[in-house]
Amino acid sequence: MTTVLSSSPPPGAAADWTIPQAWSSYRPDEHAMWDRLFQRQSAMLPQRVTPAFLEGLDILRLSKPGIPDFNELSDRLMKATGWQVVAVPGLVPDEVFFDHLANRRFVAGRFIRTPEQIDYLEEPDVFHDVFGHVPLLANPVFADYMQAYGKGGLRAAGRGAIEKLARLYWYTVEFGLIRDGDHLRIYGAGIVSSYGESVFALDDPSPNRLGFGLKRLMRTNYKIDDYQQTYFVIDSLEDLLEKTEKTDFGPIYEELEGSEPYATDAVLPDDIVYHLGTQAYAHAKGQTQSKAR
Ligand code: HBI
Ligand code: FE
Repeated sequence: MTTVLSSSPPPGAAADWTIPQAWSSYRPDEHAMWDRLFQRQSAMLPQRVTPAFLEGLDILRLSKPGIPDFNELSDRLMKATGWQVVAVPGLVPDEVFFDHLANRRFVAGRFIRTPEQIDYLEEPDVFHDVFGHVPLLANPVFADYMQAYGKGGLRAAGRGAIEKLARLYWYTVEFGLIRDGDHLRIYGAGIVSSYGESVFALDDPSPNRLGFGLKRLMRTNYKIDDYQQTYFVIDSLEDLLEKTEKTDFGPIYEELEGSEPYATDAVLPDDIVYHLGTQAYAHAKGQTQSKAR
């Protein structure tokens, strides 16, 4: 998990860390970068992403050229599910992030990556945040899941359990896969906004693809700087919302307290295995080998 060291907002930001998007001050090359990324992703997504994502693109008119104006986007999103999109300078402290989500506000970076950063950048930019995250917020079930996550985050913060909850976010909202009959599709924003990972996550023999389990995810380490070694598969957005809403996380946090996390490539005896990864990609890069478990 990325932490933000400073706990007070930078100059120019409000107390809740929001800043004006200042849409009219984007340069033509910045709009052109959005269009380039948008075209590259939308060309390959129809066969790969969950239909709810494509519906969101349509409901929110995201195919309109140029970086979206957050006011216009928020109007459409508000009508669909009561969510808004607000601009922030970059990563914000966990509790600020959770508080926005709990109030159905999604925080998005206003800046866009440079051509040198086209395939990798550390802080979430407007393309990752808006193209990756916002379409599913037009889906009522996912919209409720994200709000529940924010509320859960505020509770977890009081119990020192943010790390466990952050793993749930990572393996669902950022890197989740979803079943579609006999096939898998992507829905996680980190995959959807990445050209390479949209292919890798579904088609490459390297990563594990395992069934979703709440406690399992909360106990699993993740990589922040490369493709995942394991993706977790949900049955449906409804199932994800139900399993998280109906479960009291308190006892899970207690049970996991002090337990050793699972490695990024672990496969356990009671995992549902959709695909047992070769881990060839990770091993070629010298990443962790399985520890015996
Ligand atoms: N800030 N802007 C921004 N975007 C995020 O996705 C984000 C954040 N701060 C904290 C955070 N994510 C995560 O660490 C939480 O999910 C735990
Ligand atoms: Fe993200």
